[in-house]
Amino acid sequence: MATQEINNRILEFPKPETRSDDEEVAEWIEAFDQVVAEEGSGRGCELIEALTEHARAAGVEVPIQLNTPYINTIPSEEEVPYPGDRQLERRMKSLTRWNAMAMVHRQNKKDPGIGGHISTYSSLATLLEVGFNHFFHARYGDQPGDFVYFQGHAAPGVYARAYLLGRISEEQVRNYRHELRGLPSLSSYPHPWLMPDLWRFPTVSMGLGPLNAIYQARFMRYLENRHLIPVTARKVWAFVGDGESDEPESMGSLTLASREKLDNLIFVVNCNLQRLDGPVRGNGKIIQELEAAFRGAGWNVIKVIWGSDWDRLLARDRSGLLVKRMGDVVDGESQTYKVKGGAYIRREFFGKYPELLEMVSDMSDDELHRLTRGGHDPQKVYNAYKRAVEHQGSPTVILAHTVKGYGLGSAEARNATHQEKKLTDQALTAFRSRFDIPVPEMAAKEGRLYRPPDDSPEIVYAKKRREELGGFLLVREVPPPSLEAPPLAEFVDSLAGSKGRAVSTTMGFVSMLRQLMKDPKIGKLIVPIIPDEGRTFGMESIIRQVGIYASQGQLYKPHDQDMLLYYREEKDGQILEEGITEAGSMASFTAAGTAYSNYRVPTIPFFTYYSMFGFQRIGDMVWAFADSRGKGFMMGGTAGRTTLSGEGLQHLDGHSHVLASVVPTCHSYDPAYVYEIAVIVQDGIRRMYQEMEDRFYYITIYNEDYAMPEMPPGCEEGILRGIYRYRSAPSGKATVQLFGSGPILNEALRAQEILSEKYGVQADVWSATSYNELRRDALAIDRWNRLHPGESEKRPYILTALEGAEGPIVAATDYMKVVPDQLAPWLGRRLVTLGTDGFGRSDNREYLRRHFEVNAESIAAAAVSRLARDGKFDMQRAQKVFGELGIDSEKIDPAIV
Ligand SMILES: Cc1ncc(C[n+]2csc(CCOP(=O)(O)OP(=O)(O)O)c2C)c(N)n1
Ligand SMILES: [Mg+2]
Repeated sequence: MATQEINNRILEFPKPETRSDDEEVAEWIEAFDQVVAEEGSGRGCELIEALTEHARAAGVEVPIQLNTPYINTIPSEEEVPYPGDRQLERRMKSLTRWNAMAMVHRQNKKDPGIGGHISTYSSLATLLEVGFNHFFHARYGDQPGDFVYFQGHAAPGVYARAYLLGRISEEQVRNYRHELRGLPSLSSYPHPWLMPDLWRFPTVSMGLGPLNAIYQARFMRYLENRHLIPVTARKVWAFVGDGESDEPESMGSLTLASREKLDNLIFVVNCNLQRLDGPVRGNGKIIQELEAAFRGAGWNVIKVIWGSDWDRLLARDRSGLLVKRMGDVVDGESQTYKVKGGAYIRREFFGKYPELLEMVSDMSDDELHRLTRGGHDPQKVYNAYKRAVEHQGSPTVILAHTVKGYGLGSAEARNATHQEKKLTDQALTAFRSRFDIPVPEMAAKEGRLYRPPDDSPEIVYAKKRREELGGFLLVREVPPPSLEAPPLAEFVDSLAGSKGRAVSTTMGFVSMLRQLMKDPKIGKLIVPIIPDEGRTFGMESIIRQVGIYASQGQLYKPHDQDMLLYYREEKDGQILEEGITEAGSMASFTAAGTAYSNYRVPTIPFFTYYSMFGFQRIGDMVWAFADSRGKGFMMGGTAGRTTLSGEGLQHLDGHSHVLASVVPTCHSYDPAYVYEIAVIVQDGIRRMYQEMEDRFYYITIYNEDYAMPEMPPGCEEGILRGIYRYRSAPSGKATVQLFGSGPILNEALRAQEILSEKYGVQADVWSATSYNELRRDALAIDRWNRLHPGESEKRPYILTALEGAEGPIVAATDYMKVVPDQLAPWLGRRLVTLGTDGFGRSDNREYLRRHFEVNAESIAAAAVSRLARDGKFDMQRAQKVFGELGIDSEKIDPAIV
């Protein structure tokens, strides 16, 4: 249909004047027209295609044309009439506009600088109103309804409408951006963390909404194909700013959507031609640019550029000059037209050609100024949405031409419009009259809210529309827990150790995952997500076991089909093999980690990736995941700045644990042994999916092989809380404590032997699984102590755990020193940290650990050095220890080279 439509439009499109006197061209066109007239547009299309192909074969470079003329994709004669009550809908829209503006205006009068946006929603109002009244379903039978990703800073408009319908209270509106006063309030932007029963998707960080929407639509298909949810007509709508389209995240995954034929996905780009500072493409045309990009990526593109009042003019445009003029004008100029008004438009736009001037001679300047843009015309918007919803086989983007600050009078379409927070008295009065708001003038100046009585026709109408679409759209619900975490005993293979066989924690984790996926109750809910690193992590066996999700199945015979571990793709495959995109994988992780609410299916995602390319690359997405109350496990593979050997500076991760620590709901662990991972994962599933805690996990896994011990009895609590004594001093009471994390625990164990055998120093060794958990616990206890000076002091877990353990503490990690340093406030001068600050190098583990001073020798020497400073070890002897252990005391600091 789409191609045919375009072709129809091209046929109707008047021939360019420059060619009319070229006889040869005219003859070709005439012949072509004749074929189309006699044999139909399909034949016309075939002819053009054949000609193009022939020309290319003959070496003629035929330019690829991705743009259509700068007019609406849907010709007016193909439109269906508007099904709603235009007048009542307009009334609702006006009231919404008023309250959205008033909400921001009054709050800024009361609390200068509190912020808010009034111009984005004013450009978006019609686009949302038509959706709310006719398209956005709140449910499909017993299934959840459509998912709508709103432009974040259009939130005041979304709130205002919900207020009119009684979904949110007047008190909440009055406390817009006043969240900390113990009163019902509204958050600045869509934040499920702050308003968990209203918002589903945090969108205000530009680019994350569109990217997450694409993967949401894809994940919906995944759940359908895996029979975890029924097939419905549910859609994902993403409202995107035209400025926002500059973000690589917005445009980076467009081809995934078309490749996966996501006709459940609709983007609406609010093309008000402006971003924050000024025009999006002052010297170009953003709508045309986006059309080419989306069409090139295989999307169905619907342009909604001109309102119905232009149809009459376009019908008069016999020469094609009007369409040509529309196409020639750059966006910066269009913006100026809006600001300068009708006389200017007449002179500068129509005045370019006498024919155009003549065309509008019967219109006043005011009428010219009021000519609408498509995105403000419900008739045009409705038809575009209808086509989008009915379209099959590919995602749709609607490029809607709008005016930023529409209706704000002198603030309309100005470069500074985005930052407008308050209106002048004059502008308020004008706004009030233009939209006919029954608020007395004095009250209007204060920004008084206005809600008509519940039985007023517009409210009755709007509520009825919503009822027919299933109720309020702005609802986020969390069903009661439906799964039970498997008991720890089911992780028996992971707890039993490797019986002396050298394996890595990554291998241990992969076999744990394989086992979990076999669990009859939760196995099918596990969603392994990998950005093209499955082989790096030894996941071939999982690929064979559960298959890679491929919406079309496997259309080819894999060359390794006769091998046991062949590359298996299945329509109901369980693994999301995302290709090389951490951002895309994180978007899948977000869809899967919030499915417990969005689809009422508690999928448990395990996103396993190169730890270096996680938090630092896609940290903002992780932040939004936490805001979304996402659950699941981020598994940072090939972890550690000295454990991943050979790869060098860009790959060696010594700081993801620092970055993970900044996310409030992220619980990060750096385990040394497989049984520790089992304890963390088991408890994680229990807490997230059984106790329904809003949290997620970051666990580093390494590729160093060593024998995995059996779990010692009674260490579960310590593992989860962050530390436990793994091995006591070999003989007698320890005078030094050694903390180790990840594979560096083995270095601490070797240091324990060196200290005992060579220097007669006894040390206990502790596995520090999470400094972050220990710190959070200690901070909470400190705070309690501070707030309750009259009560007896509580002790943080780190101090309770260390009770009776004496002497200095040497904490060694494959991460930066700041990770153990988090405990400095409680351990004071006892704490000596060894970590991997500085850029990584390409070498093997032995050299890397020596370079970063985290090997056993450095740990032992650090202990001796501190004992000497404490007067517990001979100073001269201590200096010699460095030489004996092969450490050059004058070596340059690895943190700065
Ligand atoms: C990642 C990110 N960078 C910057 C901002 C600040 N910001 C908020 S709105 C905005 C302009 C948005 O322009 P556009 O996408 O065209 O939306 P409009 O308001 O014009 O509808 C900017 C830069 C942000 N929210 N997120
Ligand atoms: Mg914009």
